[in-house]
Amino acid sequence: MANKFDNLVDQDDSQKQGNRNTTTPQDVEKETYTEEELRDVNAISVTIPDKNTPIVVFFGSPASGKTLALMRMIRYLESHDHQVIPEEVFRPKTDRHYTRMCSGLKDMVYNNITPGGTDIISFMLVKILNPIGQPICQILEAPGEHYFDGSPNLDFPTYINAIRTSPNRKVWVFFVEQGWGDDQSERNLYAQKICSMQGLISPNDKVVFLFNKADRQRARGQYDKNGKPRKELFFNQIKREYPGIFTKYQNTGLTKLLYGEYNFKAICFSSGIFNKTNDGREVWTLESDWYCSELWNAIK
Ligand SMILES: Nc1nc2c(ncn2[C@@H]2O[C@H](COP(=O)(O)OP(=O)(O)OP(=O)(O)O)[C@@H](O)[C@H]2O)c(=O)[nH]1
Ligand SMILES: [Mg+2]
Repeated sequence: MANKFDNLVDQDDSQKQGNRNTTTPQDVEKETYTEEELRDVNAISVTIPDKNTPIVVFFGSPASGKTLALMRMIRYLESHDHQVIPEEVFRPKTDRHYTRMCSGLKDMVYNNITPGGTDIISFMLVKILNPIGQPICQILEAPGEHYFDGSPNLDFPTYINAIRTSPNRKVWVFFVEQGWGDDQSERNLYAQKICSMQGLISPNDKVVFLFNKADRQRARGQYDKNGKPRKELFFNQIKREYPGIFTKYQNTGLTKLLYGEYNFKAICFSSGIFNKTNDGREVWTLESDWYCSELWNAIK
């Protein structure tokens, strides 16, 4: 199972290995995981040491843009005097794969070549500290297959269950993209998966809908004359394409009068513009900070 962290071997590792060319990614994984863990992500146990800082879960299908959104947010927050640090004890100390992910995070964030899909065992927790060093939130970054693998199977892996049932306050950020997937039937299945998670989470948890890759709708007249996405157009389209995902958060009666029709935040987001090179890499040009400030305000 090759993955993007394999070239991020730390110095100690490369000295121990001597000639790096003789060590394959498979060897590295074997050193890190038991056979059982390699076969089964449910066998990887997690620890959430900080129970007081809210957890933000980026929930999205494969390639929905979770990793790039996290990278973009890290760049934004670090340029606004926040600190972003991986939660090193989230996975066991013996887990060298995770150690490498943590030490390689910033290289990935500040690289203008995109990292590619998140490997199936590469889930991590990062902590955001404000300019005076107080923790604001922890963000879970995980592979989309663990949220939606294209099937109607409604199970979630152990570590997602551990996060869902932890006492931390939580914000669930549901990634949805207009026009995503092969057809409407695929979007229906993903909508079902979102609804099944909504049925499991605590009523105290907060919910944000992130209309991702909004930039792709720029040419379709979904932006206003100031260059900002017209959220109501996105909202109506997403409501049609992902049936039922807003239903649980509909206000009624007095609450509706006081707080409006829905009890969630929705934002349009774009991490950037992506161009493929002839040799198959993907170059990332950052989109405006405006999208990040929208998401950060929604999370806070
Ligand atoms: N146009 C556009 N494309 C995007 C945006 N964000 C991501 N993409 C594209 O979507 C691809 C997948 O993005 P990732 O962030 O790796 O997706 P992911 O949800 O982490 O995927 P998995 O790790 O496989 O679950 C990128 O390589 C880009 O080509 C965006 O804001 N706008
Ligand atoms: Mg990813």
